[in-house]
This record gives sequence, structure tokens and C-alpha cells, in this order.
Amino acid sequence: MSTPTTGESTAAGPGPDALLSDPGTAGEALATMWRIRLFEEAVEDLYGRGMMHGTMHLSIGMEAVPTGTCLNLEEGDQITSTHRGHGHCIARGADLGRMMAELLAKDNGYCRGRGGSMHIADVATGNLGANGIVAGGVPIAAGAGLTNQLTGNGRVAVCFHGDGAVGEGAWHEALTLASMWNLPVVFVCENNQYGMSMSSHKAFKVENLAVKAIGYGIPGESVDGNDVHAVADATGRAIDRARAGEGPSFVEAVTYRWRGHSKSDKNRYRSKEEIAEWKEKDPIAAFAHHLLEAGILDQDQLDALQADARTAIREAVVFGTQGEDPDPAALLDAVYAPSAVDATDTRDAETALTAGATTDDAEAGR
Ligand SMILES: Cc1ncc(C[n+]2csc(CCOP(=O)(O)OP(=O)(O)O)c2C)c(N)n1
Repeated sequence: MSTPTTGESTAAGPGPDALLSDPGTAGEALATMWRIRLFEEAVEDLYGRGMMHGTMHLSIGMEAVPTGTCLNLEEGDQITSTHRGHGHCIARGADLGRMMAELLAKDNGYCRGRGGSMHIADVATGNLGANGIVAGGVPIAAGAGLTNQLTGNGRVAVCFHGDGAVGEGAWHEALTLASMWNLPVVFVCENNQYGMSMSSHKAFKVENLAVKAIGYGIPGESVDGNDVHAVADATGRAIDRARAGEGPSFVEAVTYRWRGHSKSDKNRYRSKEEIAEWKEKDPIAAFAHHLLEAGILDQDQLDALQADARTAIREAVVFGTQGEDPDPAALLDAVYAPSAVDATDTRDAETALTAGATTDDAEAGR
């Protein structure tokens, strides 16, 4: 389904069509996709060698969605991400070394090694955070949209979420509010065909998820999520619409994850043939092929972009592995707010609290 939107994109950035005409924009988009792919392959390798702990969710095969979407964002715009969020962070400009350090649980990682793969936030690039809670980022994006609207800062919040998130109450509540208040938010659903082992075709009795937007009175559009230009075009129009004060939109990007849901997935719910069929639709190979055919970049330039991305990932791995382990004594630092009360103070709580507050105030020069 495609609901009419505002037509031609007027994004302040290069604009989606630059992907098909400007070698610089096209090359940067291809490089971003390579960085996402190679970052995740490196992560998979490190995990396999026992150097990374916990679990992780890879978005290999889905690189066109964050790349195409973030191409339209301006400085200050926000994103919210998911448990499968490496691609979103990279496309929004996160530092690869700090990401790798975070996944390796090092003190120089984005969350000082406490958050891991699922909790990378980078407020400097407008990334309000990956989120281990399915649909957890959806109300956060609506909240960012509300701030943007109330302060009139002209910013747009993009909410990346999976198809599984569409079944969560938080998704419905956030879309209801975003629609009711006309918030500058774009909901980008990465429909990678499965929510863990549940096929989205079984979970949703609709032809495509874009029709879900009708119930909220917002435009919904379904696009080929493996076509970086199609993604950039649809999200560009939605972002323009939000920035122009015309309210939220929903874009479903139909794609596929090549790897299992997480590292413990045995892939028993889908066939090898299905995976092979989707690998034929590799978004990176498809875009590179198009650029070559259209004469926008030649083979040497394509090879150089891939080689540069590989070098950047190698450097990130070195940065990450050379990081310091966090000091175990400091692990609770960010868990509890510093207390005004000295736990060894034997006076009653009120007296101790007042004394603590007074000391803090004195220290702060109040
Ligand atoms: C609120 C909540 N319920 C259940 C889970 C367990 N869980 C983690 S990922 C996932 C599937 C999410 O599917 P989708 O939103 O389509 O994202 P994808 O994994 O396909 O990227 C589930 C059910 C969770 N993390 N949070």
C-alpha cells in the first residue's frame, strides 16, 4: 500500500535521488552499508572465539534500512533503536571503536561496558538508545517528538522497530499519541519476516503492515527494504512531512535477517532455501551492481570503499580489544543515584538527610 504523501523530497541533506546520481552520496551510502555488514561479521567472529559474552542480534542482510533512512536526517534529529540496533547506530554516525569496546565490555565503550550490544546510546549523534525491550523505543520516540514540538526546535525523531513490536501495547499507545498530537515522528518498521520464530505472515492477518497506519489516521507506506533508494525515498518524504508540522508517518521496510534471531537460534522455523532466496536479494550487492551499471562508480571505486570499511572495522576491533576492563568496584556507579545520606551515619534518617543535603549544597556553592 502506498498512501499519498507530500511528493518530492525536500530534505536538507543530499536527498534520496543523490543516491542515484551523485558519486559522493552513493559512495558514502555504500560505505555505510559495508561498515554495518563488516562490523557485524567481526562481532560474530569475536563472539565465536569466546571474546564477547551475553547474546547479540545481527542485522546482516538489512543494511539498506538504517542507511537509507539516516541519509535524510539532519544534525539534531533523533533516532530510537532496538535490540538489533548496530546498523542504526552506525548509520547515525556512532564511533565504531566505542561500539566495539562496548560489545567487548570495556570501560571505553559507549556505556562503559555495562550495556553491551543492546544498549548503545549516543546522544551526541541524536541516538537516544538501543533497547532490549520490544517496542521500548516507540514511546521514547513519541516523547522526543513531543519535546521537539513543544520547543519548536524543528527536529524529527525516527523510531526504528521490528515487525514484532507492532503487536505490543506500547506501539499502539505511542502511535495513538503521536497521531493525536501530530508529533514529528517517523515510525520505521523493519519487517524482517520474523519476531523470533514467529513469521510476521502468521502474526498479522494483513497483506502488509503499512495498512496498520490507517487505524491511526497517519500515512503508511510499504517499501522494498533491500533497496536503499526506495527506503531513502519513502522515509525522506515522511521526514519532510514531519518537519513541516504535518505529523507522524509509518514506513514498513520489507527485508530479511540472514542470521538467526540471536546467537542461540537454531533456525528451525525456516528453510535453507528461504534464506538462500533472500541472500540473492543482498541489498549491498544490489546497490553496488546498480551503481556500476549506471556508471556512477567504477569497480575500482567500489573495491576501495569496501577495503576502507574493512580497515575501519579492523581499527575498531583493535580499539575495542585494547580497552581497559571496567573496575569491578565501580560497577554499581551508574545503578544508584549518589546518596545524600552517609550510610554509616547513625543519626535518624531525617537528620542525616538534612546534614547530607547541607553538605552537598555547601560543596556545590549554594
Ligand atoms: C516486551 C518484550 N517482550 C518479549 C521480549 C523477547 N523478545 C526479544 S526480541 C523478540 C522478537 C522481536 O521481534 P521484532 O520486533 O520483529 O524484531 P526483530 O528481532 O525481528 O528484529 C522478543 C519477543 C522482549 N525483549 N521484550
